[in-house]
Amino acid sequence: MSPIPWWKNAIVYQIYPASFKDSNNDGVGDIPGIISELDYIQSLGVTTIWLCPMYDSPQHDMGYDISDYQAVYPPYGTMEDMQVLIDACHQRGLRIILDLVVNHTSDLHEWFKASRSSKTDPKRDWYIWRPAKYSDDGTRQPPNNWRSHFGGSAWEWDETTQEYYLHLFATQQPDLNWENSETRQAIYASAMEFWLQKGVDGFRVDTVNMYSKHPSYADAPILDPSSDTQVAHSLFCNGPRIHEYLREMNEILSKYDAMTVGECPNTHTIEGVLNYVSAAKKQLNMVFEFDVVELGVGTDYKYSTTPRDWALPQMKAVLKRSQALMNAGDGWTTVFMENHDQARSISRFGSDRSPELRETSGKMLAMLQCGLSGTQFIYQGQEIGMVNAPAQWPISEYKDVESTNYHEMIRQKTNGEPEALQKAMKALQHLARDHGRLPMQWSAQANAGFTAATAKPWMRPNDNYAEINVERQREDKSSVLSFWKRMLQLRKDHADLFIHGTFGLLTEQHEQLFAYTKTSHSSSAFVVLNFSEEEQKFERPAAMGGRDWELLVSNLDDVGGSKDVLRAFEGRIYLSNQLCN
Ligand code: TEU
Repeated sequence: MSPIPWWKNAIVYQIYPASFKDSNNDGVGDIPGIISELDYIQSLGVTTIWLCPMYDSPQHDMGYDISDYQAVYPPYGTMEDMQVLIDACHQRGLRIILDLVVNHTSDLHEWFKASRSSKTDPKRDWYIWRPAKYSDDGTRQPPNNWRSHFGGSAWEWDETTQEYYLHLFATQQPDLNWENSETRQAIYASAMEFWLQKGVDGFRVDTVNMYSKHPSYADAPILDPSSDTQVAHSLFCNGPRIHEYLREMNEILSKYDAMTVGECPNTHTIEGVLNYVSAAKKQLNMVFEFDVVELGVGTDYKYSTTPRDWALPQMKAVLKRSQALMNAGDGWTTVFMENHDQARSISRFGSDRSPELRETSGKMLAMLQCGLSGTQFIYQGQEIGMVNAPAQWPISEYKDVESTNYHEMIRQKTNGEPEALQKAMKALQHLARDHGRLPMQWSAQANAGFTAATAKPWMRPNDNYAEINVERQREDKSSVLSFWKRMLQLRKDHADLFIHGTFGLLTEQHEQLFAYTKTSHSSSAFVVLNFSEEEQKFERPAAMGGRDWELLVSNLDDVGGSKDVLRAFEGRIYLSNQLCN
């Protein structure tokens, strides 16, 4: 049997540089700050770091708008700092992967500046330019009705050359034209090989299924008749040439044995996902499926929804599907519930109503995650149970382009109607990307120990930092942090079950209980989690051979061994060295 590739057993810790740790007190996190916390990161038991974009950027979308792949954003540090970080990780046996953002660049990237300079510029075709359409009365219109992810048309008119360019995200993020092979080669050299040669171990690949657009550039079906723009995912996700591009990209990555994990939104079938992650197809090692983190989001606009508009059977169904991927062929999956694009998992799927519920539900979610097969991803702050910003924070505390654009759109659409704005705020309080971007809570010192007390952090720290912080939890054996460490260790100790085992869903339709089994060739685990504040009775499945289950871990200290009742957000994991029925 061939050895297990390192990235399958990896436990990846995601770092958002702006919000992790500020070393020079300018209010923005930085690379030296990350270096200073490598001991902490390693103490969690993680094996790999994923660093969100630290490239030079005008920061319209927090560094996902890159103006130079081969330079570091100065407030984050220098190229030397990056080399120190890469080497320091390797000296400790940690691996480091970077974000690869190549669906688009910043509009300030030299390539785009050249492309927009004239229709005859050699780089004109490196981006996606189209002439205007005109309505019967002669009004100029974009080439189609596609809506950008951040609202409004996905096309921007360029006065100088009198054409539109495509931007699936912010106006300042023009889409690269992957149809052009010269562009692709430039991307591989500048964004990938440059960093692979510096020693990085792989990439988290941004929006990986959007490079190939449907060649018709047809209008999207009309979901919202009151709007000029429409959701157009089916026309720019999983396009006809995407797998060809990824195979080509993989030829370079495989020279360096680099790991890849791609973002794969709007792909809801096992076959669709396997097309990207089947080992035989040599494209990506694994992808992030979005189904869990998109529970309860609006279909037309992400924030056109109400808090907690989802039910537990839905979560079970989508996890069942992504776990089934492991047995459906030669693919591999990922496990995550948070990242920098998501609100905090405790606030969404657990409870932040009281300190007790917060801690118990945070630990329960750690049990859910650590029991699932695939590569594990933890987002900074998740390990100490950070939660969403307080409900009373006004829109002025929200910095993300997606949040501010949405709020502004509702304001304009409704002429500032208070009820509509309140509804929008409620959704943002629950789901905005901002919640994951608040400064890391290191201590009870002013500014959460993220930056100096006298500095002005780029985002306001959560008001609860005196209560929820690393310093307070580090030595406390009953803290969320200690629990995560324990769960990660158990995951490693029982890798055959928890990382590689076969998932079996129980309680499929139960609205409050989530129970599943994991089986390996020689043993089984039974995981049972209460997603509600009420007590829930459960039944253990029969373990084969007449033996009983042995309690491996619980998130509450005083488990009455044989009592098969779970208290609010209680979770238990049982083991049996026999296979279960
Ligand atoms: O996100 C890609 C993506 O698919 C987003 O639409 C995601 O669904 C959205 O953020 C949810 O609200 C990536 C990055 O992770 C994100 O931070 C960037 O803004 C985006 O690409 C553009 O580069």
